[in-house]
Amino acid sequence: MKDLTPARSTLDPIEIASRDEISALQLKRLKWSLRHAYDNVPFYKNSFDSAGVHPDDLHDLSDLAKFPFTVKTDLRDNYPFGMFAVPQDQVKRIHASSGTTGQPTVVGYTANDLENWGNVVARSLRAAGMCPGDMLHNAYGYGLFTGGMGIHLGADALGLSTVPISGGMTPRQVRLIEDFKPKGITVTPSYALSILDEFNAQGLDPRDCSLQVGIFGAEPWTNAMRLEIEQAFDMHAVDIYGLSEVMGPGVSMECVESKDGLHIWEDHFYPEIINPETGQVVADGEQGELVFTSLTKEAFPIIRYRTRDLTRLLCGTARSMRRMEKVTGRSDDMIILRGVNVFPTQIEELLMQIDALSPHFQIELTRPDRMDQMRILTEIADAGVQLSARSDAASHLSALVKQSVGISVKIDVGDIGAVPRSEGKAVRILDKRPKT
Ligand code: DLL
Repeated sequence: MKDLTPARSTLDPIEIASRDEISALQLKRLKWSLRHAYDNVPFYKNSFDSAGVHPDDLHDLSDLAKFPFTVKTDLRDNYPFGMFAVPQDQVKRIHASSGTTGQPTVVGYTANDLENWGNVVARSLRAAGMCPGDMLHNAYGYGLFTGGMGIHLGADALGLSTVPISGGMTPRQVRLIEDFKPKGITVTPSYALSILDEFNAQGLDPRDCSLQVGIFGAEPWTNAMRLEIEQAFDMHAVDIYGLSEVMGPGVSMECVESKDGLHIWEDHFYPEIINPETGQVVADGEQGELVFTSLTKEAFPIIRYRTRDLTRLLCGTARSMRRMEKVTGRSDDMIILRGVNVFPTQIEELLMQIDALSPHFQIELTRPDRMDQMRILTEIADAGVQLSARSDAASHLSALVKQSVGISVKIDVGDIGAVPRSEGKAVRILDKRPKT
């Protein structure tokens, strides 16, 4: 793999500023953001007033802990535009979450917000090793989802030539990668695996293709998956994180030269980690739930938003801004099976250890005879895997899960294609247990 480290001279000065400079900027912007939310969004006025705090009470960054949290239901309760802080004619773009679990959450951006978003995504793409003039194959979905258009905004700001292919039509994805020869690809890691399968199905060696870096996010993925993809494509694989409520892709980004977690663009997004049970802020280095406060957003300021993503904050390395450890799961995705907590990423990590199995998987939860059961559906890695090797692989995986997670699971190893594919975020868990 080529060294794609960006030249230091190309970075935004704030990326390598001193911690004091970053904190001073954060404090100034945080004061503005709290005031802006309080003055312009009735929800924030009510929630601050009920908690007995006022924007003027913030003297220090740590004072933020006095302010109340915002949660997803607050956004849903204010559907569609109740959380917007500017008149509608200043809202230049609207995105929304898919809303598979209820009311969609709607977010908006002013012209300045779009410019800031473009800049943080440009910074992220540069951190991945993309340079002005490089070609990017953008396979995140375009539409209300922030992935496609958010990346596109940053690609324009950085000066890339972008192929806005969006998700789906996998044979065409391969065709265009072969014909156009992009340097980078932006896509969910699970859909990257489908593209990989398609290369193999067409008899093409993905290691021979032009791609030098894959920028993967929008769903959890493991370092084991990173190795698998890096080897399969002979390219770097880096992690990009974000969420629509806070902006979209580009809230934090892993640097290609270090691959040691994601630097949070702290000049726009202020992170805290809290104990999800007590709501108390925990020290850097401790695991907990990630909470974000926007520092510059005009249309949709967000104060202490509980992301449900579990991670920890670490000091800066390749950049001065703090890192967050790779998100291995959301509290919503944590399966509690007979008293044991399990995240799908733990299964992914174990699955990767078995050569005869493909990395595609889905977890099904059922409750026969009032006992929770987990079934893992996966597939053979290639058509040449014999029946006996299949059952050996299933026993091997079941033993690994028993040993490292501590639960008994049923494993089904199907033919290639047995696990339903998604063209965006993978659906990892099918919960068929009766709702109690
Ligand atoms: O997924 C934004 C995005 C698009 C990020 C493209 C990266 C690339 P939402 O649809 O609002 O926004 O979903 C946000 O997805 O709270 C996490 O649970 C999860 N997520 C996003 N990026 C990562 C990542 C976009 N790199 C939710 N690792 C977040 C793990 C991620 N989970």
